[in-house]
Amino acid sequence: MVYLRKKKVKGVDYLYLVKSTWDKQKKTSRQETIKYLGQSSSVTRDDIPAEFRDDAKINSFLLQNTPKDRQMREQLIEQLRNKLFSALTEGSLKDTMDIYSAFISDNALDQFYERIMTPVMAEIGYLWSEGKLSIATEHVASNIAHSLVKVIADENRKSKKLQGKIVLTTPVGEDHNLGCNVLDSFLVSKGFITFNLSPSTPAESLIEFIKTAKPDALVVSITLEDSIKSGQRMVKKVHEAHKRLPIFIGGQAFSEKTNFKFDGELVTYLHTLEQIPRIIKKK
Ligand code: B12
Repeated sequence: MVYLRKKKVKGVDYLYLVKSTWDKQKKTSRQETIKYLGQSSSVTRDDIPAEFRDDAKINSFLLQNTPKDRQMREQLIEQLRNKLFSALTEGSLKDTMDIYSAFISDNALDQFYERIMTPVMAEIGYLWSEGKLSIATEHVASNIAHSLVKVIADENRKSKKLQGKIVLTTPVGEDHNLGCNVLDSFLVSKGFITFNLSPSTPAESLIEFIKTAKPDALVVSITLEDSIKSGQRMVKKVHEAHKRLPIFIGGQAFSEKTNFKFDGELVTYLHTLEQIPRIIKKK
């Protein structure tokens, strides 16, 4: 296994490319410097020997440790997206998990969702709509993405102070629920308890569920513009039955137009994932 090691000398960080090998006799790992790379802030991908350049862990480390070099950060993000695209479309949960793990060791979860996974899913949808990717491949990719998000949610379940209880769903007719699952996993990582009823919950069932679960808020995710009306009807019915329950609506359906009336708060693309727990807590 190779990795980058940082050493501080007189306040300046220097990077070394290091190889770790297992010494069977001594039953311990041995570290050997492959290359001294120079001052951390000026190291670029080109400084890494070609055979290690595509290593996801090294790329992720560089991404985090040379933030001054924006162009390089973008290049590395692009590279991780390409890798995730291949892993998802080839149906490899293992590769998908490896890319996630490498990225997350030095970066935050919301960055993985916003900068890597969501754009890759958008690309998959675009290629499918252009007839350049089969519907079967698109389904495989979407199923692997769902599995990944489930693993992430389970991994991040925190037993820290309870931040609140949230119900999440999509309106009737809206089958897209990866967005809902991403929000679910992110909220769980921030200490919320979630009840994910997605996709496509009839308003009556939702109203009944809310009576027993007594959540602090309802999150509605809408992807198709065609589902907005159904979403408006659902939110109206829930609001009539549970007047004091804060309802947050968002998702891809509002990426172009946002002037829709809801009996709740429309949270648009101007907000990042990181801001959502705070917006919910404010209510
Ligand atoms: C996977 C997928 C599917 C899967 C869904 C599986 C599932 N269980 O989710 C399947 C194959 C079932 C499917 C079906 C269809 N799909 Co589809 N699908 C996609 C695809 C490729 C990815 C969607 C996704 O999961 N993205 C990743 C998630 C994480 O992103 P997200 O939902 O945007 O969520 C993020 C934010 O929006 C935000 N967010 C989400 N919800 C909320 C809520 C709140 C309150 C807040 C604050 C934030 C927030 O948080 C998330 C993280 O940042 C998209 C392509 C694309 N551009 O995304 C097409 C896409 C959405 N589908 C499309 C279409 C046309 C369809 C079908 C109509 C195709 C058909 N003819 O049958 C059907 C409709 C089914 C239905 N009735 O719902 C179009 C929609 C076009 C449009 N503008 O309306 C797209 C854009 C593809 C395309 N380029 O044409 N699809």
